[in-house]
Amino acid sequence: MFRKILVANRGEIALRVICACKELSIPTVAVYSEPDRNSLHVRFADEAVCIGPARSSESYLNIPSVISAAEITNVDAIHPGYGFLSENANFAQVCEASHITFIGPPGEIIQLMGEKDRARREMAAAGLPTVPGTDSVIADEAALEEAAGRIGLPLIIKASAGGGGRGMRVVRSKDELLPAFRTAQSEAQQAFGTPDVYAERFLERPRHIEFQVLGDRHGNVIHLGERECSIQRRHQKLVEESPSSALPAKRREELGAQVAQALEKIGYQNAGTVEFLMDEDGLFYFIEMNTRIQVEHPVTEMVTGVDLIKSQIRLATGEKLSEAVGKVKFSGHSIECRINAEDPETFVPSAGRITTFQPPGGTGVRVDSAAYADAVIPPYYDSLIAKLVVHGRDREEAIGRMRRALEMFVIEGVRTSIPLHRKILADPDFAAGRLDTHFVERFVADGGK
Ligand code: MV4
Repeated sequence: MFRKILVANRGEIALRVICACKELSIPTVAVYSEPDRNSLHVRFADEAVCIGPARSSESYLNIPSVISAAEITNVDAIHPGYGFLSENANFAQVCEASHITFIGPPGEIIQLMGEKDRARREMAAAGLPTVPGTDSVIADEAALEEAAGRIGLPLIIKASAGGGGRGMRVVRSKDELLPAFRTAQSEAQQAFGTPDVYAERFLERPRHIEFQVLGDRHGNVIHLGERECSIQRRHQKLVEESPSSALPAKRREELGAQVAQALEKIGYQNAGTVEFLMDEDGLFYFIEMNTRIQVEHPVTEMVTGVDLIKSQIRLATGEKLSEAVGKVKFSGHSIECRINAEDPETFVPSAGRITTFQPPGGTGVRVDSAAYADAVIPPYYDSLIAKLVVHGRDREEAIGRMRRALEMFVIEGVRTSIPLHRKILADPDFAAGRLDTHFVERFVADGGK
């Protein structure tokens, strides 16, 4: 097992990783930026190192600072959490070159999945269904015309280095094609430093369903079921659940097995998420893969009983899946609400001091948070302050539990998304499982666009 782990993150996920390390009796090192000095991840880690000022690029994203902290404290592994350096292939490689285990897949796999057109190609070759589209970057206008003729309209142009909804352009008519291509290229260049784009048929009202996987260092990959993530606004997920009410048990097993088999072919290791769109006919299409632990991992933990962070750590030491995880059994239903410090109507971030923090508890309720009364939410980072997660024997029980937990969650001093979550949980379409990626538009003044 590792001697000591550095947690290269902040907020609730840093605390979540520290919890896993404590349960494994592994000492931890927190890193923090100046405004985070009073954070709970700093308090609960065994050691803490200040790595720079508020700005992420000078602290949590600063590779030399993080590696220096790791060397000074003599850790043998780094857990990157999500966001920040978690999907930075170069960082994973620098860790390995410094003889520090990066708790995640190898740098080459992160690199592969980060090039979204290449991920599409490789996953199709490994046997997953993909949305009809180009099998590489669109080289020029002739290739664009050819692709559009083959794919048909509407289509979507996506940045190869994008993902998570950044750098996308929908084309609905022929005359939009060339301008959309040029705009997408220049936006991709601006945002990611490369103009590479690819195209896919545009699905109008898909569901977003993703499979959780774990791989060991011996060529084995398993799936831990799916998460329904259709309830989102501007590519920020608001509510996630597992299982998806759109997927019969038999389909879950078939698709899950297909996903695990495809990832064994490419040599996937550690935790990952395979994202699919599901169309109105119930067909699944691979769109991209995330090579990190995700915000919404708790819903999978609740229905499988598997601690995904501990699994990541044990798999990174070289344990086999059969030892680290064993056979996975699914039980009941779980829902997560992401509570953000933001105005529930305008979504403007609401930084400031939390004066009251009274999270709910009781049977089947879990709150992952680094917030407390008197904590200050700094304006520099994302606005997630708590993940409210429930488990029930079935979806109906989980919904009832989430409604009462939302009713009993009191946060004062900053505005939060709790009122929006209460509305979503009271909605008849939500209760009936009638979801797609346009669900939230009805609840917000600007249509969520
Ligand atoms: C799509 C799509 C429709 N057709 N691709 C947005 C996030 C990124 N991961 C992929 N996204 C989409 N890709 C095709 N071919 C619609 C979206 C999309 C979306 C996907 C998942 C969840 C929410 C979404 C909201 C708007 C658009």
